[in-house]
Amino acid sequence: MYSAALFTLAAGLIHLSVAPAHLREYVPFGVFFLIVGSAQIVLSVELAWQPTRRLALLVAFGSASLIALWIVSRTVGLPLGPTPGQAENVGLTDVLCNLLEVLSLPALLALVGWPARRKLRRIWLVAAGTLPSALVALAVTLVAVSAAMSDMPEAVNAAPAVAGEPSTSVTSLVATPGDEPVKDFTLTAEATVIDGQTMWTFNGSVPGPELRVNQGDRVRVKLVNHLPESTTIHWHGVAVPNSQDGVAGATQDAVPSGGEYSYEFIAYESGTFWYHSHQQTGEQLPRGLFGALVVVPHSGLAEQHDLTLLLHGSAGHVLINGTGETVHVQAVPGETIRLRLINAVDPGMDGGPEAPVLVGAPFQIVSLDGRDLNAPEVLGPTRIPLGMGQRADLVFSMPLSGGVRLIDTELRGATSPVQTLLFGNTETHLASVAIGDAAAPSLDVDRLPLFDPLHYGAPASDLLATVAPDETLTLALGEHPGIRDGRPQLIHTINGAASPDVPPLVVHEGQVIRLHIVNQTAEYHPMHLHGHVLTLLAVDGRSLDGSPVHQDSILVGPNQTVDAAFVADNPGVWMFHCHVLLHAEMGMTTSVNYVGYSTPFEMGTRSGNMPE
Ligand SMILES: [Cu+2]
Repeated sequence: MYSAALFTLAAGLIHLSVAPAHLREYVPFGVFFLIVGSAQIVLSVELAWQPTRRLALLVAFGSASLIALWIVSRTVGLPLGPTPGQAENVGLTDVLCNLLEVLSLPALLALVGWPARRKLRRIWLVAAGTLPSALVALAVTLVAVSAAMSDMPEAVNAAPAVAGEPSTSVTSLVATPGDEPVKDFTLTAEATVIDGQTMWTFNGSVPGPELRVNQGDRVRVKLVNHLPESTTIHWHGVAVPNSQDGVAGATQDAVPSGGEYSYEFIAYESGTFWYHSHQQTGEQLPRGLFGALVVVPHSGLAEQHDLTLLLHGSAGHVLINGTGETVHVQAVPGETIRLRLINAVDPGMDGGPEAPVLVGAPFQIVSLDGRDLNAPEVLGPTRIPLGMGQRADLVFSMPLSGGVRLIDTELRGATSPVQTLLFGNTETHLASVAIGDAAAPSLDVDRLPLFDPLHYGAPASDLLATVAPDETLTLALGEHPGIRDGRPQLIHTINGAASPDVPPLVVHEGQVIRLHIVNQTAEYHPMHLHGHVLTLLAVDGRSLDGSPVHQDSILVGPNQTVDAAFVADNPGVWMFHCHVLLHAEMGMTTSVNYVGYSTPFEMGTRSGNMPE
């Protein structure tokens, strides 16, 4: 009797907790959940107070009807509501609520079948018998209600216009008109079957086509969306005008299925960049919506061979330029070769970087994230850690004898103390590129030293390394288990909060902002700031003593502290997030908002803009 009452009470509480969301979506459904929830609570009290066979039968019939209704709504769909005839998604909250109703049925039916009067049992026996049900009901209610409360937000504006305060809409921040040479591209997002697998592609290939332009070109890209879902394109590392940044819900509405959208920006900076979807990034990027963007400098390139190597796939299953096989490159002894390495590998929960090694020829790392380093020294075999989103350009001369090989390795972070204990920081080597026909010397690549950007190249004057910042902002990167978007997960936080609740970093145009990033996790976090260049200042308190390092994505290692600075010279609303797709989805996302600017776009279920 008490079990039946407890399960019914818990189901009633869960129904009440989801009523407000349903009221906002479709009033009749909201009213239905209010009535059902209240009825279950009243009947559960009645059951515990004055149980009768008739009452038990009534509650059992009600619960069975609700279960049947739920099954219909999740399979063929209800004939009414906001989307009639469409099956709704199965969620944690509704599964748990139905579980409680299912559990209540045998108890209720037992009540129906029992003799009407039974001798009262001892109180402690009743308590002991009811305890398991009480615990189950309590736990399930807590999880289900918190899942319902933490559902995807309906509408969030990253930088709303405030009544009475003048603000410029980000939509007005477009490329300045001019007569630069125009480079036109069309990128068609479409489903394409590659090696028997349906991928989401730009122009039918993964990666999408390399966009190669000259420094100073006006770049125009028409996005045509033939996918079943909405999408966008973000120009990773390029300081575009804010409205062209391609972030769904911050700088534009996601381009709907069947829609088109045009991006335009001037490629002021030369270097190695890339592009990718910024709508449901965690899903759309791994499905194939990305490609390389190369901006050739005014001065041209000194190297005879210029090769982009886009690393993608997932940790342990890395592909290079679309293949998991060894990539073969022809090269003539003595010729100079530039390798543009782009890391688009989805690292999984630990966020570990790829760490490619060049074997067979001494080389220089001439740029990081597309920005040249000053007087880069020649290096022997060295592993170059590249966090998700980061790039490195390597230059070497093809040796007179012997081949050169680029071998990808990985650094792994830990996702839990148990994992550290079991696996340590395990490393594997994976995809590779063979340059020239001859074999490269074989080395134990896992034992090679790691490249350290703190001590490489020669110092040069750098404004941000010397000027006092107008503002220093501390960002503590953390994680804790919890329920988010209706699911239990490892919530990733910035200063204790997860998106969309992380307060934005508010800056004034022209300010020098210093970031003090403290990683309180055992994972790697490549922190990516849109639209700006970050100057790396220090890691774990140790300052740079080599070349200045300018990056748009800064790798913050396990429990590391990194200091970086940027000039607020590109107004708008700019995403600032960890580029590990899971971490961004789980909350490690905020934005840099310029005072005086606002966005008309919103994220959430109402607009369908889901940037992460
Ligand atoms: Cu991260």
